[in-house]
Amino acid sequence: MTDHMHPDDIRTLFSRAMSDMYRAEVPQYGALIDLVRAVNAATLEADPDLAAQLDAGGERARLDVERHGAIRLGTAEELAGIRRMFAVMGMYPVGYYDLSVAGLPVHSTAFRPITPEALARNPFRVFTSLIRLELVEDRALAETAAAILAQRRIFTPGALTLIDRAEAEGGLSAADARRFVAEALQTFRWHSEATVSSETYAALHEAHRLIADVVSFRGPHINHLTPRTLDIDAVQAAMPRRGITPKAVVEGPPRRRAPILLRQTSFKALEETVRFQGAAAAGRHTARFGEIEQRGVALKPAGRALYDRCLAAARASAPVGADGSGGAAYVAALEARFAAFPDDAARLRRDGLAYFRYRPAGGAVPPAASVEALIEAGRLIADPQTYEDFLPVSAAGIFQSNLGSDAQSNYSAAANREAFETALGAQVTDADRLYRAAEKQSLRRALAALGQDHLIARLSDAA
Ligand code: OOG
Ligand code: NI
Repeated sequence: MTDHMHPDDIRTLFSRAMSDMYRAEVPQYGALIDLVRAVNAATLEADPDLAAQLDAGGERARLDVERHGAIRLGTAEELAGIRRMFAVMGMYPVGYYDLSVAGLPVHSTAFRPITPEALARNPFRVFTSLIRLELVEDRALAETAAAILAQRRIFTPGALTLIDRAEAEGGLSAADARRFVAEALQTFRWHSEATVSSETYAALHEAHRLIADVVSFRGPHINHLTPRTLDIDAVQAAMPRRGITPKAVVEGPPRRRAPILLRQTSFKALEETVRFQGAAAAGRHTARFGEIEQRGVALKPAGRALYDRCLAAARASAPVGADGSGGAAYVAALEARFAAFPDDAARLRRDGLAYFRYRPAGGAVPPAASVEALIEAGRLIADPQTYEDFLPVSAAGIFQSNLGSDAQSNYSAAANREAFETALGAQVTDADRLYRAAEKQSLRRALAALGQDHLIARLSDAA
C-alpha cells in the first residue's frame, strides 16, 4: 500500500488548474466553454441513442472535463523534461506528427493517458511540438535562436524536485501532488515580457512566426485549450453570435451520421501586448487562439488509408485560399469524396475499417457459432472506440490559420522521427497498438462473461 495520489487524479487537478488559468487569461475561452456545454446538452437530449452509447463507453462523465491543449518547445532538453513532467500525471507520448508537410518547422507528439480506464477518468491531452531549427534557412539566425533557447529554464526548481521524487518513489503524496500541480502550471503561463529585443523578435518573426513565438519568451505558454463538442457544426454556426469568428473550414472529415476520427475548427489568435527588452513602447504578438473539436470512431489502418485518400482527393480538387475563399466548394468536394466511405457503425465494423469495444448484454448463453451470431442475437454489443489522437493535415491547418492564413499548403515531407525520439529520450507509442489492444481485451472479456470460451480460443493473436 502506498499513500500516493493516483496519477489520474493528479491529471484531473492539473487540467482543472490549466483551465482556470486559461479562462482568466483568455476571456473568449470561457464564452466558448459555455457555448459547447449548451450544445452538448441539447445534442444529448435530442439523441438518446448517442447518450446511451456515451454512457456505455464511460464517456458521458468525462465530456465536461475533456480538453486538449498545445505547447511548442525549443530544445531537446525541454522535450525530455516535459515527458518526465507529464508522466507524473499519467500522460505518455503517443504518435509522431510531421508538420514539415505543411511547411512548418516543427514535429510533434501528443501526451495523453493510454489505458481505457485512465482515458475514461480524464482524457486530458497536450499536443506538443518541438521547433526544428535545422529547417531554418538563415543559419546565423538559427544559431542565435539556439543560443537564446539555451539560456532559458522552463521548469521551476520546485517542479524539478517533485518530478525527481515521483520517479524515485513511484508517485507523490497528496500534499506533494498539489504542490507539483501549482509548480507545473508555471511552465505554461503566459509571459508578457519578452526575453529578446524587438529587433531580434522581428528577425525571428521574419524567419517564421512560429520561431518567434517559441524563442522570444520565458516558457512554452499554453496556446489553446480545446473542449470537445458533440456537434461541431452547431457550435461553428453559433460562434459569430457570441462575437467569435471561426476559421473558414472545419478540418478533418465532413459531417457524418457515424462520425469518424476528428473534426476541428479554431478562431483567430488574440493580439497581446508584449514588452520587448530595452523597448520603451509596448509591442504586439499573437500566440493564443481558441479551438473546438468533435471526436468520432478511431480507424483501423484500412480505414485510415481510405480517409487519407478521400481527403487528399478533395484537397487537390478544391483548394482553399488564404482568405478562406473557396470554402464552400471545398466542403462540397469533401462530401462528394467521402461518399465512398461507409457511414454506419455496423458496416464500419464488418468491413474492418474502425475500432470497436465490446460488452456483454446479460450473462452466459449457450455456445454460439460466431462473434457475429452473438452480435445479431443482441447478446454482444459493439460500441465505437473514440479517436483519442490528432491528425497531421488538420493540425497543419490549425497552425496555418492561427498564423494568419486559411490557405492549404502541401510541401515535401521531411519527417525525422528518430531525431524526435532521441530528443524525447523515449520512443513514442503507436496509437494503433492501443486501440487494437482495447478492442481485443474487451472482446475476450465479453466472450468470457457470455461463457463463450470456444470463441475466445478461435481469436487469432493478431486480431
Ligand atoms: C498546435 C496546432 C495543432 C490540433 O489540435 O491539431 C492542434 C499548435 O498550434 O501549437 O492544436
Ligand atoms: Ni488543438
